[in-house]
Amino acid sequence: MTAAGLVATTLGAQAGTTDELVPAAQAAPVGEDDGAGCPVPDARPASTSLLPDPFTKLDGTRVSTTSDWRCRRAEIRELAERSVYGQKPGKPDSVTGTVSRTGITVNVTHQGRSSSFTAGVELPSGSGPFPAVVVYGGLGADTSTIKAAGAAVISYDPFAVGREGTARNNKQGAFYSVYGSQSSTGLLAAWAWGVSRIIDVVEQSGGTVLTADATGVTGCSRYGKGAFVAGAFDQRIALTMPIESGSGGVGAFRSIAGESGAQPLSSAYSEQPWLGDAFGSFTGNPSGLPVDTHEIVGMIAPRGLLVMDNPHIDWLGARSGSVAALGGAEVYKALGAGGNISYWSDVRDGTHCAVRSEWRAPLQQNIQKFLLKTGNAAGTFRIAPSKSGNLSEWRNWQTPALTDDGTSGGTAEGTTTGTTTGTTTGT
Ligand code: MCU
Repeated sequence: MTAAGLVATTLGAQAGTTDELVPAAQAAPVGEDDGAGCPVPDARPASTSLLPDPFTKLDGTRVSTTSDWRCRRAEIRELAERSVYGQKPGKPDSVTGTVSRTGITVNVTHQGRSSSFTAGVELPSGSGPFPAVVVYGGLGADTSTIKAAGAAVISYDPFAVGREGTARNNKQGAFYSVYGSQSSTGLLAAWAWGVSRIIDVVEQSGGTVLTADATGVTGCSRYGKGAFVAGAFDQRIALTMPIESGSGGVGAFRSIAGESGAQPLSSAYSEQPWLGDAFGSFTGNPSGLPVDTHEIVGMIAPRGLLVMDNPHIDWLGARSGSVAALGGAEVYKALGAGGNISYWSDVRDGTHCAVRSEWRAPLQQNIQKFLLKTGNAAGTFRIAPSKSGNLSEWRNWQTPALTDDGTSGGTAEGTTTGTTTGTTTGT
């Protein structure tokens, strides 16, 4: 963690204490990482072929309150950086830029090294200011529904921040210009860092075009992997919507390894430097991973999450996506926010990254609930029967009901209890 990160955290913690009497639904907005001040022991949990228990801390004790969860989440974050994604640094020494009705510029300087990138902006009709959804790569995301629902689209080219097609020891793009081409951080974490810097600029812009307190993120396929990691690693993101993200995305690593036809972990690791260099030692031994993606889902809780998967292409590992969503939903339930997560793979069209009519209503409802704050629809699980994971086969831990002592991490609006519809298994 950077000194700037530490200062931000300390300030954040003080703000939290003075706001103690504010009800959760009106809690002050959190920063990028509200657990940055938590101590994380230099330990690693025992190897397990099942999904690790999200609620057991590295010191062996179990999480029982929402503030315990805040620091447990910090452990998960740290373990995920060390073993899966590589480090995502906090806010650089300087972030400046501009927000206009057509575009965003971002300039960063850290320890004497600078870089810049830009993103496009498309506004919905109306006068604004608008909440925005960062759309990675422009593939498969239903931007017309996003705008029709009343949110702006920030079109983000992640390759400007972390290029594909480079060797692991020669990574390129705005992130690596600052942190070095030999950085062991993978592209997904680098891309997530770029989204966080866009949010920094929006926050500093005075909120005349875009509102800073309501940002979503989405993308399909490799961009779905990216959207998932961005949402997990920045608690300012109110709504995360990965689409068909597959291996290296939402799919639980332990489950992917045994899912027929799913992209093998070694393939996801070597196809592009998406995952961090450290993941290389786990591709043949996922049981040794100190975390799995249900806990990355858990890092997003209690914030809005809509996971979309495609069950028609085995390579996309949708069964493992459902395992991770069901496992991560246990964290949402523990936080009393079971209604804030949705998983939807029951779709007709088999085309990868198709814009799908089935997802229009959930997309609109999630934007209303988490970005516009005009709705309160409960989350939905619609799992395709052909790719339905069974959580009970994957866990030996139970879900605690956490005592709310004021810090659950992230915005806690709309903590409705989810009605689960469709073909859900394994709760
Ligand atoms: C699902 O995301 C990836 C997949 O991991 C790759 O193996 C394949 O080459 O590309 C997919 C994708 O990004 O498609 C656009």
